[in-house]
Amino acid sequence: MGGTTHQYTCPLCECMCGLDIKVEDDAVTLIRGNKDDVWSKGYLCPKGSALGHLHHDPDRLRAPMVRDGETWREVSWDEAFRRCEELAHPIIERDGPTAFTAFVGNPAGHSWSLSRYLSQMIGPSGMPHIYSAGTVDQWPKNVTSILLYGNQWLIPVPDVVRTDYWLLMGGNPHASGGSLLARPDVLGEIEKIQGRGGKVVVVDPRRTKTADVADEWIGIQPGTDAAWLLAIINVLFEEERVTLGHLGELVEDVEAVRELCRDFTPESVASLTRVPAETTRRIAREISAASAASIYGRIGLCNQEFGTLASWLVDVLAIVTGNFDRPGCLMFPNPVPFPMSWMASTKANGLPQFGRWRSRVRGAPEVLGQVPASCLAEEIATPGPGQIKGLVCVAANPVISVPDSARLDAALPQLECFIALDNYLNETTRHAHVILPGPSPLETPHFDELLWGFATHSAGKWSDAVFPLPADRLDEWETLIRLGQVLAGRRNADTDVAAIDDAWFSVLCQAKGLDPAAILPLYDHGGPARMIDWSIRVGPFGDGYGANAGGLTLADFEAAPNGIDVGPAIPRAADAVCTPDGKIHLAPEYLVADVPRLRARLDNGVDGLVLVSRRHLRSKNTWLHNVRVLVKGKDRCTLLVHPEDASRIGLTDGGVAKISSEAGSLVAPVEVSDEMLPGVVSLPHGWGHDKEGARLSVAREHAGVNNNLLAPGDFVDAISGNAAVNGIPVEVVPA
Ligand SMILES: Nc1nc2c(c(=O)[nH]1)N[C@H]1C(S)=C(S)[C@@H](COP(=O)(O)OP(=O)(O)OC[C@H]3O[C@@H](n4cnc5c(=O)[nH]c(N)nc54)[C@H](O)[C@@H]3O)O[C@H]1N2
Ligand SMILES: Nc1nc2c(c(=O)[nH]1)N[C@H]1C(S)=C(S)[C@@H](COP(=O)(O)OP(=O)(O)OC[C@H]3O[C@@H](n4cnc5c(=O)[nH]c(N)nc54)[C@H](O)[C@@H]3O)O[C@H]1N2
Ligand code: SF4
Ligand SMILES: [Mo]
Repeated sequence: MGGTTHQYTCPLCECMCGLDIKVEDDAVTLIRGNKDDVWSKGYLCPKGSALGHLHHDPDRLRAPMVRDGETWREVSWDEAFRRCEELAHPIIERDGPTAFTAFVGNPAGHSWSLSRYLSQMIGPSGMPHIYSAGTVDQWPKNVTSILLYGNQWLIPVPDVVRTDYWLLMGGNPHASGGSLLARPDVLGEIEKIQGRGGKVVVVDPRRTKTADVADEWIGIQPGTDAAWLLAIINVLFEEERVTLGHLGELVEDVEAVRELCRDFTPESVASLTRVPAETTRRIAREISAASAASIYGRIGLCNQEFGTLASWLVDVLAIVTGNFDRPGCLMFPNPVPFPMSWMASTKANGLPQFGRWRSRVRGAPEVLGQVPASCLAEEIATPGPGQIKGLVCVAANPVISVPDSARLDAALPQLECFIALDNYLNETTRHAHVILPGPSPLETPHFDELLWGFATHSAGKWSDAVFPLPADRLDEWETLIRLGQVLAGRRNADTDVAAIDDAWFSVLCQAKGLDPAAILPLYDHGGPARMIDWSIRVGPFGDGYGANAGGLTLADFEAAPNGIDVGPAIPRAADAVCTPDGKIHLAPEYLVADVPRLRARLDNGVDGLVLVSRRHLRSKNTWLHNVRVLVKGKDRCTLLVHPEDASRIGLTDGGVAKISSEAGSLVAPVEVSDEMLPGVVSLPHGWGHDKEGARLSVAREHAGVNNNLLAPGDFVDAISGNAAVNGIPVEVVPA
């Protein structure tokens, strides 16, 4: 048979797998891992092989949609933007730009078009603040990184390809593929670590599939990782195992850390964390004895009550054992495309101030410019000056993904103007007035930006679109530019997209000390491809527009459809750290001041059941449940309960439980499993597709329940504002 095969990089997770996509008669007929891909070498998962189903999904929106009451109609782009003007302009005239906000979701991080051009919507609109999935994700990491290293996105990554000891806390790469850790086939890496005589220890309240392949599972009480990490560090000081190694010149305030952990002996945290003191001591000794250890904490350490303390102490533990900035340890990636988000530094801008303003209704302090995502509902629903009347939702489904989600669901219909950039009419966008769809995952060229900043290697891959974007469609960077002008009070018809794109590109050139007048004429096109070329050329391996002859440009990647891998991470902390004095201060006052809150938790203990979240390999947050091959089979949206808890409560496998928290209650099928630590139950996140008015025909058949109905909006890690969707006190009874 004929047909063509396209090399394309999967945009769904941080593995960035290279795919061979076979197309016959405009239809995807087969997707396989590309064995020649320099990065993923043939690896892929079931989500990647389902990209064709996403592209062909009849429910996927292919034209802008406008809602009249209960009915939706497809409209032209001109009409869609006219409707946006009609809705937005009266609000801007009456209330000004402060009545607008945006919510930005996870897929923006996988799309250059969205991430690089978001500012061209937000900036012109004048909206003072935005919300994002970041405060239900990595905000604690951002706070740690800006305080320790000078930039919130300068996040050290475990060098799993060279480590011989991996302490993996609160992450389940078997399902997630790895997060703030870009590496294909992480489970394969675990086997390689074991093959070279190393050891992998998983710390998680659930014995996950990752824990099953690891050498040891330590079941920990949710939310107590910070106390456990302090106890490990306590042992290191007590046994005189603290060493900065080659970091001696770079690191300050080791003595402050000694003081901080003095009271946190392994014995004193054992009952709270449920980790026996001898285990804690042994792990401390093992880390200290390893020739290269990687200490890693992910979503389970962030989305919890002490998320920032836990995230910070992961880095502290790595640093005080010398397991930082050398092969096999935590390392700063050195991405081929220069990440724009790395331009800011506390060296240039001074140390961050937190709480510069507070949210209007709850009084939540801002942290790094955002307040908890759960505040959005009350900011829409509560009348008074500053009330939110207009919302732009960019690649997000907060009616499912944000704590206290019933409130947001109830508040969204009050908006006077709700514009969504999304490819589906889902639980959130069904409340929109206008939906502006993006290309399918195969209709746009792809080059990751953000994710190479979390990768074990310096590499890059360019993919041409598999299918051309139909001529009557807009790519999302153009949609963002146009919407920015509409929200600035202008008319879409007057928008000169190319001029705005040139101006934005010129700003970037100047920020890197380049003369736009010399650079602009080098291009016969604008848009993301020009931005990508710029990022590669000004990056560490780029040609510097001539300054570094022989360096990389986008053309090199276009000529190498299997990608270019420049090599593994190199020690570079001395250059990368961009704090005011160029040093890593281990004990920032902002973090130290939160330790008494942890101490109080230790004294009060825990009783009763708590709920944690989980992920599955064949889901992606809230949105792959409309693909039949990914949802078929056994129901995945179940409550995992340990047998002891089940028999005490009177639950049976396959039975049904009612789960209640301070925020709400729901009913879910029970799966009795000794994977769980007794006292901890688990529900996956991202489900609950039974809402009237959504157009998700397959997802509706496998609706599941939304675990964020149980997440109290004000249950947050106090110093980052990040949601604590793990460790929620719940009551469970047979239903
Ligand atoms: N209880 C609980 N809640 C959680 C979590 C948890 O572990 N437990 N995890 C949190 C985390 S880590 C995250 S990141 C958030 C995710 O929260 P969200 O970002 O709100 O959820 P997603 O499902 O990733 O959102 C995807 C939306 O983007 C749309 N989309 C997909 N691709 C594109 C595209 O190319 N362009 C556009 N315009 N739209 C696109 C989809 O149709 C969908 O509506 O959820 C958080 N919520
Ligand atoms: N297939 C798939 N892949 C994904 C996603 C997806 O939805 N599906 N989402 C993507 C996104 S947006 C993200 S942010 C990443 C997240 O990637 P991961 O961080 O790997 O996320 P999870 O698979 O949810 O694993 C989190 C683990 O933390 C554990 N945990 C919960 N509470 C605690 C605690 O208090 N302490 C400790 N030590 N552990 C705890 C949970 O039991 C769970 O096993 O995955 C990304 N990749
Ligand atoms: S692991 Fe799966 S979802 Fe992630 S990039 Fe690879 S194929 Fe895509
Ligand atoms: Mo996330």
